[in-house]
Amino acid sequence: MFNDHLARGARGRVRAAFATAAAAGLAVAAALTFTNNAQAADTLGASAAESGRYFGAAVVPNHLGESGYVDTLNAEFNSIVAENVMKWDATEPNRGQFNFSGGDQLVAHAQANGMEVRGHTLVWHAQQPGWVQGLTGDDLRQAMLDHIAGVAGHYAGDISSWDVVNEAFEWDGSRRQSNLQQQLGDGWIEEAFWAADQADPNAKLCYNDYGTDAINAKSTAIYDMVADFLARGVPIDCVGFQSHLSTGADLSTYQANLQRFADLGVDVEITELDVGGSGSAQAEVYRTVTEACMAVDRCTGITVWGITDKYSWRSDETPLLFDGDYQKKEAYSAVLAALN
Ligand code: 9MR
Repeated sequence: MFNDHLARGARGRVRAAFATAAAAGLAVAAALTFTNNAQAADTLGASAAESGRYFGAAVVPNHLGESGYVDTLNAEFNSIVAENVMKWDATEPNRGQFNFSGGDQLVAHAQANGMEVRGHTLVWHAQQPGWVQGLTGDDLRQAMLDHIAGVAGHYAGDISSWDVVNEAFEWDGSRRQSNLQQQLGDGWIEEAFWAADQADPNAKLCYNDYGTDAINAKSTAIYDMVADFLARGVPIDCVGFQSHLSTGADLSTYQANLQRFADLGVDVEITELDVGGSGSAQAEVYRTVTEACMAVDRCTGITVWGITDKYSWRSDETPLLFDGDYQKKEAYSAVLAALN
């Protein structure tokens, strides 16, 4: 079992590396330019690709018809994650009836433009369709397993890494008292990972959460879970650090926290980065996070939670790298410099 896990994880990493290389013809050219002319690449994706990393954005299919949106996405990013359309409520609105239209559109766009796709998210206490919320016991367990098989199975081969389970811990390190936890007991998280492994043996399988931006009670509980999974051969390959931040965030242990997970033997990914604020204070937080990822070998990439401030879930905090007119902000320059 443990060997299977290692082989699978290794396959996933090789596959991701190929995808990155194949994806980034431009990046390869940029890297050569870098070597020959001592010039850094001048987009986020190409710059990240120089060190074998991705730089991604959360995307909403409905905005792809807007030229500023799609042009910025295609020019700057080499990875996509669905902000909402691969979640349970979107993909299985009625039991056993799947709707992949939004997710398929994103996968097609990514593949046509040489981008990787992260999967977000198979099991979460939020954005469950109504029919799931009333289920109990083994009925809920079966619904969860069928959902994972349906969605991860549909996208098998297309996804670089899946957020198999999202946000299952509280700040104090205890398990969140969701319907999943209450109905299924502690084992539900590893059951979800086993089901995802079966449905898509090549995707890397991640646990994803917020508030894990430091060595704290929550990140330590997740660390202990990952160590336990690895010791028992439960298939986990990566941990996602959402990193919804603000200026003034204490990032003094941010890199050390990533590193301790990497040292356990999993990849780490910055999965939902955004920083409330503006100007150089905002840029400095972005710089610190990007430099931390670059300093940790197993930090495989960064995803920002949107492209433009105007469509952000926290739009009033202007947390992203491009303003409402798709102009690059100071934070953009800080990230680009840190990647290079
Ligand atoms: O950005 C997403 C927003 O459009 C949705 O309304 C919201 C629904 O809960 O989810 C947001 O994305 C969340 C992500 O899926 C998980 N981590 C926190 C993100 C921000 O709330």
